[in-house]
Amino acid sequence: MMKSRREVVMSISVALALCTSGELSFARSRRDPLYGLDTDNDGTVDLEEAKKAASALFDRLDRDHDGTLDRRELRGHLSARELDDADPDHDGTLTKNEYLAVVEKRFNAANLDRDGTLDSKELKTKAGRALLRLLR
Ligand SMILES: [Ca+2]
Ligand SMILES: [Ca+2]
Ligand SMILES: [Ca+2]
Repeated sequence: MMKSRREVVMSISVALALCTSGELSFARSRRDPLYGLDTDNDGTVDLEEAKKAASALFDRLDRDHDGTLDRRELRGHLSARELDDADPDHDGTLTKNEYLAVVEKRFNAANLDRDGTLDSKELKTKAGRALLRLLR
């Protein structure tokens, strides 16, 4: 009787420990700059993964579904000046192609070692963080 009770207590503490560690790794992964971006799980973000995330964010931000993002829709992601720089025809909106062109530019700026991928260290740089603002 005593033994089985101890076993129950043991398995509860094991379950609790698993729970806690699971929560911790979840918290850690959300803080990880790669979180949700590294879809092939190779530890880096390549341009294709960045563009896929950027494209999904573009669709979410385009609240009026007119196929472009205006200054209001871009708030928190691109400043007015950055929008102007990214907007070659200066109509105050970005098409998805214009948006993805900014993504590619920032990706290349963040890719310090020119290996075609961004690791979490590169994503934590100023250019990396500017890129992340366009991805989620
Ligand atoms: Ca990857
Ligand atoms: Ca729009
Ligand atoms: Ca790199």
